[in-house]
Amino acid sequence: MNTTASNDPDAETRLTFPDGFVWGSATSAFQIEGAAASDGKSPSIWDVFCRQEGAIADGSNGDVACDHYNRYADDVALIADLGLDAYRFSIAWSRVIPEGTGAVNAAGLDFYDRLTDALLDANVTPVPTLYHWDLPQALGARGGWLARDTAFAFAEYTDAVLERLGDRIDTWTTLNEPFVSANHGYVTGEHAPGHTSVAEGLTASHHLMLAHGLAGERIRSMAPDARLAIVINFTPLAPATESDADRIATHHRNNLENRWYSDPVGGLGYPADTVAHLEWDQAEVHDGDMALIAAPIDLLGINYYTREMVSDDDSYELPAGTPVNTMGWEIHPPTLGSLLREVDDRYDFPSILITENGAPMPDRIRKNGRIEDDDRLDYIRDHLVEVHRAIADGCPIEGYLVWSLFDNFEWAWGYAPRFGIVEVDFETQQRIPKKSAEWFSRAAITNGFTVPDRSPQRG
Ligand code: IFM
Repeated sequence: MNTTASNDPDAETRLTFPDGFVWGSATSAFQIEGAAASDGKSPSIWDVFCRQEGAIADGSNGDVACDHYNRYADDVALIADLGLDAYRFSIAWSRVIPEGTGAVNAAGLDFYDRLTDALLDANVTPVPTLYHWDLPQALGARGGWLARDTAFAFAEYTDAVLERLGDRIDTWTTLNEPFVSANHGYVTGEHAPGHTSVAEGLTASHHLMLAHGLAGERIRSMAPDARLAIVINFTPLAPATESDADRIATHHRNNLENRWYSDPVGGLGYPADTVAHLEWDQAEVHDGDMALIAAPIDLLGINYYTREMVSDDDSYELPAGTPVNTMGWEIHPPTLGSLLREVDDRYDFPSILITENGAPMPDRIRKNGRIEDDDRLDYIRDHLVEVHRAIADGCPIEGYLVWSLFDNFEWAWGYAPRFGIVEVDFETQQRIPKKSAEWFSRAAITNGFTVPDRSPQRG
């Protein structure tokens, strides 16, 4: 796979990825579409949450965002110009079934129909996610993910989407990061709907997983040739000290954040000792639920950004000088490599796709009208080095999707964090590829890149 390295200190090694390795980018509906009330779309819980005083750092919302709803054709042309193989986007449930259940809004589906066809015409594989956090407010008002019925409503919505797009999609992704939906939405309150209850978080987590299981059943029956996937975020954790308290805290947080979703999908159930530790009586778990959730998937989507150190009393602070992004998350590429090997060893899913990886950076240096984001370029390249190593170690990794194609609405942080490989000027809606986009494009087109021989150590 590699050319041979030399002893020359300036020598470079070329990393070539396996034939067919998928290079792509990812976004989500609420973060880029805008058109919050167009063509019959109803408000989602995020439209409502953004209106709450103090919920979003800069007081912004998703009303316009990147105006992708109106600019999708140019955006697809840009993706194609970059030479990317795949584009991951999410579908807004509130465009498709504005009341959450019942009448299907054909005009809402038309948008995803046009987007899918534009991508296919441009030779870019569409990778849709059915749920990336924007629950219709009509369902929010009926209990949101605290209501078991919401999982059945999700299956009904899945039917409607599959009915329209099922003939053209190879891989269906059900949920994006159910941990974040349950935890940030129901436990910490930083995301919609802004609740703060551990008990509610557990209830929501199970209903989300049930929704995945029910939707998976619909996908299998309506599109038997398509692949079924779920996207889970992993933040590997280590104890800040060797104390028992820190080690125990790390163990339960790891179960709750990293294994709570992948273990049930992998047939291992919710981590039993943390269920006991939290005194969760599992009243929400009905007969048959866990089998539905454990129905085999074809592909696991992994989102990875950072690792964390855990101290029992939350006192740990990153040492001064630790490399971080503009949201304060540590930059540590080797952890992606160890995570990939660990997930593969633990679950043996048939295939893995990196569905998100990227970084918000200061984006201060501009030359010839373009942002020179060497820090983001290094971040992406160093993580891809880890992906390459994991593949060499036998992990079945089929591709890497960078988060994100565009600067966009970063949830409670608003528009300040800039994750895009393509800059968006939110005044003019002009899109300008950054230096990292040009690098990533070249890597995609040539299926690899060069690295200095002194590349980072293994994790
Ligand atoms: O922007 C989010 C995305 O919606 C889900 N994964 C993490 C990203 C960065 O925070």
